[in-house]
Amino acid sequence: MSRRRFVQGSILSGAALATLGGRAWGMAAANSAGVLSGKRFDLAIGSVPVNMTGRPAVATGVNGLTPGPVLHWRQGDTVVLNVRNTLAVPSSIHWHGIRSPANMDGVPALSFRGIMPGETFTYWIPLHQSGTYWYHSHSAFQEQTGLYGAIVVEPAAGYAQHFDRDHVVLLSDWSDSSPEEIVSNLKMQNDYYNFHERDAGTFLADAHRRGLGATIGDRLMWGGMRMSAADIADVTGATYTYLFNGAPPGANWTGLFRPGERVRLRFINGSSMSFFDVRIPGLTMTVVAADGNDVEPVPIDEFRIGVAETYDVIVEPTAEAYTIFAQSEDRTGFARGTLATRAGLVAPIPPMDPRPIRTMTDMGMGTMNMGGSMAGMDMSGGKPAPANSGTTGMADKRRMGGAMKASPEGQKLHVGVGVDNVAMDPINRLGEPGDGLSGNGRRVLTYNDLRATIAGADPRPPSREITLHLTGNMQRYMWGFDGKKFSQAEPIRLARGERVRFTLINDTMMEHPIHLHGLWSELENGQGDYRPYKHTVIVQPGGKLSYLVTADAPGMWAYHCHLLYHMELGMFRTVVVA
Ligand SMILES: [Cu+2]
Repeated sequence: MSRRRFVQGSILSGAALATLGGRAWGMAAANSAGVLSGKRFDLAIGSVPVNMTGRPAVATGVNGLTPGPVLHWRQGDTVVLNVRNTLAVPSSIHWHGIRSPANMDGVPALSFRGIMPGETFTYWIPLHQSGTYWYHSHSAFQEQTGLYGAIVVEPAAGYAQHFDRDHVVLLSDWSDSSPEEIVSNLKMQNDYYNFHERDAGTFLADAHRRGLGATIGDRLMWGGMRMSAADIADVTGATYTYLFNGAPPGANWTGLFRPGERVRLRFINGSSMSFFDVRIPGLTMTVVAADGNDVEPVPIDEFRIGVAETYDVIVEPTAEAYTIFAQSEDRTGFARGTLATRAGLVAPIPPMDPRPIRTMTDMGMGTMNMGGSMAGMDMSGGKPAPANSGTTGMADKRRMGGAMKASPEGQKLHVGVGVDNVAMDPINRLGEPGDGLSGNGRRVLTYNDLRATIAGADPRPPSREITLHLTGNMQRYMWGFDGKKFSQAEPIRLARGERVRFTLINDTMMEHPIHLHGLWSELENGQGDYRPYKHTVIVQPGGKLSYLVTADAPGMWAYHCHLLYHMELGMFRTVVVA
């Protein structure tokens, strides 16, 4: 403990940063202060002047910082947080992944009424858990404008894995445009931020490579499904600057180490809308915790981190400098920092990988064996398609709007305003690292690799199963569960103490990180009783998964997709435990 230093924020001074790369990265105090520890905290939510892109802008932060200060807590303590709202609009702070009394969870209208302008709300939280978590506003779009920060809870019994040094890596996405403007653009045109749609140029290239007939068939089918194979992220690097502890790539946040040290890196995805694929060229990362909970160590080269997830890894650097490279899933940009033996060193930045292309599996036709991105379709030469090539079936399914012979639960859903696709053959994708990561020559973490270090606390089998479809209408930019927006849906009711299995089926073409407040989600990933405890679970496109929940905390809890705009546009439910 004595040898370990807790380091956060930029090692470089603001003055040094300002000259890097010839651009003015006047990030104000954005990253220099940084860590608050103890049991009592005075936090002030307010506006923060920033400059992430070369243009001055106003963020929302805590104590004059965005990200807000790292809150360093100890398991077993009860922390008291006086949170003052200096904004002109209501605000809130939710302690993501922290199991608190329901009225301390910080979700306006569910937990409390929110923190009104000029008001101070006092949270008190008894800490029964340890690990890496984060906090963020749960009011309107304040999270997108910078109101978030890291939480580290020291374990009372010490760490399972030895390490010498500790760095928080909080990844996020920043736009100079207001969130309201982003939503209005998406409502007007769902691919507003996608400049990579396949066009005449790629059509000719595909036609040359695969034949004209196959290419026409492919295009007709995607058009008929009202989907796009290039739709990876709704909001992209076209407007986002990706941040690493609040620093844009040019500012190069740097964390120090001495050769031979074991360094714990606490990765937090505090983005509003962005998934990141993280690697450190030249270093093996050993994953030791997921969403705050210890897992059996897994050595890997790369992992995908969904919005709101956290992973702790341990690395053993020996060279002078390494790039910590976090490319957005859609490859429109990256966050980047450096691990170095002294400030000012840099390591090469790798090129971004090719952008993923969605496939039949992502459309919910998992086992229909269409061979990657529908390359199996052969409509050339007027030959009748082989009986099981899929071509005929596809056409039928397209005509039927995707609603035919879906999974039993899916048959209840109707394609319409809130649902533009139903997964006909959703599959377990927990063994897949995620679109764009398979077969890249690196060891990439999958959910199946996560094995808790202790068996689950509740050995009872579930007494009931709740199946939910993750649905959307991409064209209208509407999102929901079971085709319903939050405003149209009844709460999910759990009896106190009940053991329930949630099964999620993703009918959309995007990953959704689904977050259940207040209760653990024990992912059923084939590890027997050693299910990893998570607070946020990525459901891959066309994927189906389940987790067990013990309803051991009474109250009203939020249950939602953690893509901010999906949540705000309907992918939200209330879970009532009573
Ligand atoms: Cu979502």
